[in-house]
Amino acid sequence: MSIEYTTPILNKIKEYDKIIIFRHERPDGDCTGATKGLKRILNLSFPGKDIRVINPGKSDYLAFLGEDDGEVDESQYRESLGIALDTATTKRIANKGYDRVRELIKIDHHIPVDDYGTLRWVEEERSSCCEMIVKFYDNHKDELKIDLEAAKYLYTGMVTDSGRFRFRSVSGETLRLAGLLLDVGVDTDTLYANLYMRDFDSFRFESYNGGSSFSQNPFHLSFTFNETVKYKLNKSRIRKTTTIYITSCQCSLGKIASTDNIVRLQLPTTNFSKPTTYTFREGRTTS
Ligand SMILES: [Mn+2]
Repeated sequence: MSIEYTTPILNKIKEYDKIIIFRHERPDGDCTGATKGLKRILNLSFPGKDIRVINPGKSDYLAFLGEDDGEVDESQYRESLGIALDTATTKRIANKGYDRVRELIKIDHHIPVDDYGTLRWVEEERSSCCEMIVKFYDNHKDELKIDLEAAKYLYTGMVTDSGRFRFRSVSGETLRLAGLLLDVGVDTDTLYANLYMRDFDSFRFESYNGGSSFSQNPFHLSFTFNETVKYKLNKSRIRKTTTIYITSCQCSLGKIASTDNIVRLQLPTTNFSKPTTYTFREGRTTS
């Protein structure tokens, strides 16, 4: 089914000596795994090509996957094929150099917003973009090569974007393609150890009891300057600790559910580096 999309993409890749791979801003496991996994597959399969993953920004919890590649000069952008992964709109592409490449391919599993790119492969039903990259490999495995490093990147994205294979987007094919990666030898123990690894400061922050620093309406949790220092609050810490638990809260809880005396709030991705007051809204807990 997807071969009608993946064949032209493979042919386009063959046409180019230089390829730059893009992802979305504020990287997660899927876009990081997909960019690095695709690069690794293409490096193994086409050793003569210059393939780079170039994007600003990083997420600390994905440090175990390694850094992106360094920047290249303008002329390389203009000679390159660009491949943007896991990104519905051009606005969200982290590296704005995407509009300077010679041609751009879009591979994504989000609801299509921008129809960017000269070639597009968008399947909303897919549980992750990494699943699509594994499908790309599987469709053309007579010509493409995979190894443990590529499998590790791609399995990471499949696991994280599917909520550890819990979400409804997980299909039989998702698990068959994940199985393909396990057959390559992915060590799930090490992977999960990395994904669940947290530093001591994030535990300290999570144990923080908001208590009297909550106001009622709108729902506020304020951090003083001392607290921002104590809990080392910054964007990366907040993103890592997306759920905080506050017990024995004295304020009116309004519509916020607290059946088990634990209030669950999803933190907004606001800049926490300045000590000020932040408004919280009710959100689902995240794993
Ligand atoms: Mn994704």
